[in-house]
Amino acid sequence: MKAAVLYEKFQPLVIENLELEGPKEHEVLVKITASGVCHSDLHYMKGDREHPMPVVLGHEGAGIIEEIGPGVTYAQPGDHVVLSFVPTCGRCSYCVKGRQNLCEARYQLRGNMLDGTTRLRNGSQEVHHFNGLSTFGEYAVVPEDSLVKIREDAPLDRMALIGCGVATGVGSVINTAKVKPGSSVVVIGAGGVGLNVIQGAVLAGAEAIIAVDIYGNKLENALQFGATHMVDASGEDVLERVKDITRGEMADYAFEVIGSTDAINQALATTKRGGTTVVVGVTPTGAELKIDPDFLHLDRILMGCTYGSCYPRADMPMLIDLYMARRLKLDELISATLKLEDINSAFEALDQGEVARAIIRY
Ligand code: COD
Ligand code: ZN
Repeated sequence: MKAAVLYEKFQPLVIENLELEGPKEHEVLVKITASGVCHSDLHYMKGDREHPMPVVLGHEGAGIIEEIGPGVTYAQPGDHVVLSFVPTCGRCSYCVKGRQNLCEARYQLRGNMLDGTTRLRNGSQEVHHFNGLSTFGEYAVVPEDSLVKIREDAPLDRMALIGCGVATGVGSVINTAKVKPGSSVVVIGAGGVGLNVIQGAVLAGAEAIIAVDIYGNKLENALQFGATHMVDASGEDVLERVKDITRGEMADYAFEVIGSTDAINQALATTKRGGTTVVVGVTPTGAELKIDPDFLHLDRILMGCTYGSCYPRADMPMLIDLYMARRLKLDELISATLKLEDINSAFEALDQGEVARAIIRY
């Protein structure tokens, strides 16, 4: 099958014909219909984060089950699925206490399947999986526990976005921060995930939703997704603008959706006394955060967040129902649809701030 391989950081992805071994116990073969191009993949290409290589990246995908391995009971060939980049085993202490996004299985993957081996190879060379998914290929072998079955009338290309950007962004508002109606919300970084933080804030009934970005096109997008104010961080004083908009109080909630320590500090500074700052982005390995402890002393809450604190099998079907009921925007997120061969240009466009979300359609 055709797949995009990352051999080394700072190098473009290479389209290769890889061998994909069939599914083993509790695994399935999925025909990928579409994959989103997310900044998290780009972090590995740019060396911000480390991963065993070579690797087929891609963690935002949807598709149709082609074949099931021994012992699989959750899904059948023909089922439509969104892929979760965290497998949820249902048995570890995190899963049984409702913290499925932190499932132990996630930490067993380490670039392989759950049994510690890979199904991908290029001739004699082993190729690694990414988060148990590797959606930048025509097919993927994934753990049964990474599957989320979805309704069949939902368009499978757009469903890819549910698997990361939507679940992460909307979830950070609804599950992690539990934003209250009438709140003021600052969102720093109005990209593919940030736009979903914005639409999560709309769903939660926020009153003021202040989008902060350095590109005008991103801010225009933010308005379309329900932001009430936009702040251009490349030219405006972010703290002053948030102060004005919130009548001097600063915001009830601020979300950092870039992955930068400066932006985390900016998010803290835009949060009012007693408010909540949520860090959605992951900073480069080795980064250190320096904060003024006074910020925390004044009853502020600083929260981390992974995968929107979601339970994929409960939250993703719910998000899809909202989309089908026109209460959630997905079509507007997609600013480019490309073939796998053009994946490097999709990453360049993401890096240059030109797209909200590009998707690869197979
Ligand atoms: N001030 C304001 N906005 C900025 C600045 C700045 N200094 N610098 C960049 N931005 C804007 C960009 O213009 C862009 O619009 C936005 O920030 C970032 O958006 P994208 O589309 O490039 O990135 P996303 O939305 O695909 O990913 C953002 C994450 C924060 C999720 C990602 O970078 C990350 O840290 N991922 C790891 C965390 C995670 O949850 N991973 C799991 C799968 S995503
Ligand atoms: Zn992602």
